[in-house]
Amino acid sequence: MTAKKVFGIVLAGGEGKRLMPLTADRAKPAVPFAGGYRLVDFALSNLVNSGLRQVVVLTQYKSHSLDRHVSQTWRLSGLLGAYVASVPAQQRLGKRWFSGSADAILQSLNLLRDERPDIVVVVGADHVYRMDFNQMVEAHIESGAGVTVAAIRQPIALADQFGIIELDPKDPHRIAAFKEKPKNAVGLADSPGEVLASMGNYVFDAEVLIDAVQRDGEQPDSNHDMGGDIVPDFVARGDAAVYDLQRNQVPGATDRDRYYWRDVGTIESFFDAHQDLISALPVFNLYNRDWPIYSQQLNSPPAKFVRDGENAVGTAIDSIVSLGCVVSGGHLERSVLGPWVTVESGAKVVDSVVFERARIEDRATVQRAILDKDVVVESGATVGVDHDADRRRGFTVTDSGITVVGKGVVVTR
Ligand code: ADQ
Repeated sequence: MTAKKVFGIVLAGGEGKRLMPLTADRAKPAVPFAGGYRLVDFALSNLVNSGLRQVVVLTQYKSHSLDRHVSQTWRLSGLLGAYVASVPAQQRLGKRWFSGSADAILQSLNLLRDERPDIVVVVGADHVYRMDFNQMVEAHIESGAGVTVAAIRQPIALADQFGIIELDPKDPHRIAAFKEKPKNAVGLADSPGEVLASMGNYVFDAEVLIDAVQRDGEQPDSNHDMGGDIVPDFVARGDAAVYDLQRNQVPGATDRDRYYWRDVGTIESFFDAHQDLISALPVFNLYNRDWPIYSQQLNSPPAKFVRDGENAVGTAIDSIVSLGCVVSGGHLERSVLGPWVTVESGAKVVDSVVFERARIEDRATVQRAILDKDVVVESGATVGVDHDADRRRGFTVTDSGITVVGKGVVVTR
């Protein structure tokens, strides 16, 4: 660990419109993932496992469930001044909300002034990955640049969702050009089907960050966005370095998941990221005890699989089943259940993600679907079997045919 004092900022104020209806009632970082986790747990676990002990989560949009999760789950010992604190928008600079991620930092500079860190690690809150930020901080100090941007190769088809980095051929650690979500990206010289994408994670010298967001705050034509405004400004001045996730060595990571990173900003990517978890040799391994992903500790009984009164056997294959679930004569395949879900006699749940406390009643079928918290699929009803019927009932059906049922909906036959 570097001798420098490192402070963590998690940007968690975005709306997450593309995850609707899962974000109708909660901020994107609070969306449940992999059963009992919330998306923000990945960023926070990475920061805490990297040795950071002072971390703030900047929230604003529908932040109640996120604030509650952070305050109940992320209780570091108060000794040595350790904390993970959720900080809602406070309108300290006037009667306005955060207008962008850089403005969120500008409005929170009091936190930096209180702690006086040397280095600030700024990360997004809605990605699934493992990363040792300590290694990135070391690389940042070595590079001497004002900002270091974490990067990973992504398919060129996704270029318009990310900040795209072009490297300086004379110095492959320097960023020569940065385009936020370009329409016509050019592929990498050694791999034309890929681009180098910003992961939305940055390391700054604290003074440099303070200066940058203050200057940005004075620009009337800026969107006050880290990726759209702050990073390009550093690049234009030749003061931005890149840190490729490929250089990062996380303890216990397998070859399969060492270079894993998923932006789970859309229903499709959220669904796919769940599929990455469930096989016997998962693409992303939750069972790495050397780099744990922490979450709330539920005071709940273990999951249970039983025969029901009609002697139907409760089974699950290639699935993750959380605490408190009861699979009584139902069958699960390639699915992920959050806590306290029940699957009754003859019911089938296939290729699906089911949030907390949903109830799949007898003979119901759920297929290629995401069910939000407290959904009830009544006896014999189906979800994901007839997409026209799903749309008529007001459910979201994506282009690739994933049906999403919002919180608390009762699905009838
Ligand atoms: P996006 O994720 O599209 O791209 P943005 O919507 O700004 O950028 O979200 C980044 C993070 O900031 C998220 O965690 C979000 O919750 C948070 N955020 C957004 N608006 C905020 C606000 N007003 N207040 C507080 N927090 C806010 C970014 C980068 C790209 C990069 C991708 C990687 O801009 O360059 O490639 O992340 O996914």
